Amino acid sequence: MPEASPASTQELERAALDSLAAAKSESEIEEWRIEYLGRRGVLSTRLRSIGTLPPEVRREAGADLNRLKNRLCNAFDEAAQHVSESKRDFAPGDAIDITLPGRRSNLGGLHPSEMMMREILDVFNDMGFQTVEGPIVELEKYNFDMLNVPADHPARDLQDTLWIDRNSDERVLLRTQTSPMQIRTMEKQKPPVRIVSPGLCFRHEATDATHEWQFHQIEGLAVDEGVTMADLKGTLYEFARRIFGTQRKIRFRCDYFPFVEPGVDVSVDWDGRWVEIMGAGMVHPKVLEGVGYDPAKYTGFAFGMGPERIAMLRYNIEDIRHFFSNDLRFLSQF
Ligand code: FA5
Repeated sequence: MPEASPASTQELERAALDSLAAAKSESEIEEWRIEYLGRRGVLSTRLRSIGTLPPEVRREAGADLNRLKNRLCNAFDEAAQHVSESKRDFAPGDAIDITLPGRRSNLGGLHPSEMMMREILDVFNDMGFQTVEGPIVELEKYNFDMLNVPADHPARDLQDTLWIDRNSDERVLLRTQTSPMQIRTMEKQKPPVRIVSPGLCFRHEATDATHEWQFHQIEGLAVDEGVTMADLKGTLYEFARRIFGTQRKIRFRCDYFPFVEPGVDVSVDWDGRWVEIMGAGMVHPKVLEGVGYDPAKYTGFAFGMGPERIAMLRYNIEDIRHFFSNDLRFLSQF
C-alpha cells in the first residue's frame, strides 16, 4: 500500500490530534507543531514523497494531504489560543488573595439639602404636621392668583418667574415658591389642616452667596378654629430650638406677603449678621375665602423656609451655590 493512501492519512490525522490533545503547555504545543507541521515534519515529508507515487494517484494523494495539513493547522491555532487564554486567567500575578481585606464599594450618601429637609420635616411631623408633596411645574392660578397675587400685582415682580412655553388657556410656570401647596391642600380638605410640603422652586435670579436660581423650600400651613399669631410664634420658636439649639438668636420682623396678614420674616444670627430663613404670617382672609373656608370661623398661619439657608447656618457654609455645583469635595463632607 502506498504511504499516502487515504487510510494512512486518516490514521495520521488521528495520531496527530491525539498527541495535540495531550500537549498542555505552550512548549509542548510548539514541539507538536515542529513534529507535524514543521519544514522537516511528518506532513512536509509526506508531501515531498508524493513524487514517488504512481502518476494516477498523485493528484488525489496531494489534495488529501493538503486538506489534512489545513485541518492540523486549524487544530494547532485553536490549541495555542486555548493555552494562552488559560495562562491569562490563571497567571500567578493575577490570582485573588483571599486574605486581603474587602474593598468597600462607594455607596454615596444623601445630599445635604435632602438631609436638612428630612431633619426639618421630622421636627414638624413630631408636632403633628403631615408631609404632602406637589408639582414643580405649576399653574399660574396656584402660584399667584389664589395666593392673592393677581396679574397686575407688584408683588409678582419680586419673584422673577420661569414660564413654560405651552399652548393652553392656563399659564404654566416653574413654581417660584411652595405656597401653591397651601391652596391645593385646602381645596382638597376641610379644617383642621396641618401640613408641611417640601420641594424645589425656581426663580430667574442673579445668583449670589445666599441666592440660587433653584433652591428648596418647605411650606407649612395650620388652619383651625382659634389659631393665633401666638401659635405661629410658638411653633417656629420650637422649630428653631430643635434645629439650632437654645443659644442661637432668632428675630421676628414685620414683612409683607400678599397671602398673609400680618406677615413676618424670620432671621437667624450668623456671627453678628441676620440671615433670613423664612417668610411667615397669618393666612389672609381672602385666601381662605378663595378655597371656600369661612374666615369668620377659621384662622391659620403659614410659613415658607429655605432649607439650604438653614443648612448654611447650621454647618457654616459660606456660599449657597455649593449646593448645586455637584462638586464631590463639598458633597462628601456630609
Ligand atoms: C416666599 O417664598 C413665601 N412663599 C414664604 C411664605 C410662605 C411667606 C407662607 C408667608 C407665608 P421668600 O421669597 O422670602 O418668601 O422665600 C422664603 C425663603 O425661601 C427665604 O427666606 C429663603 O430661605 C428661601 N429662598 C428664597 N429665595 C431663595 C433663593 N433665590 N435662593 C435660596 N433660597 C431662597
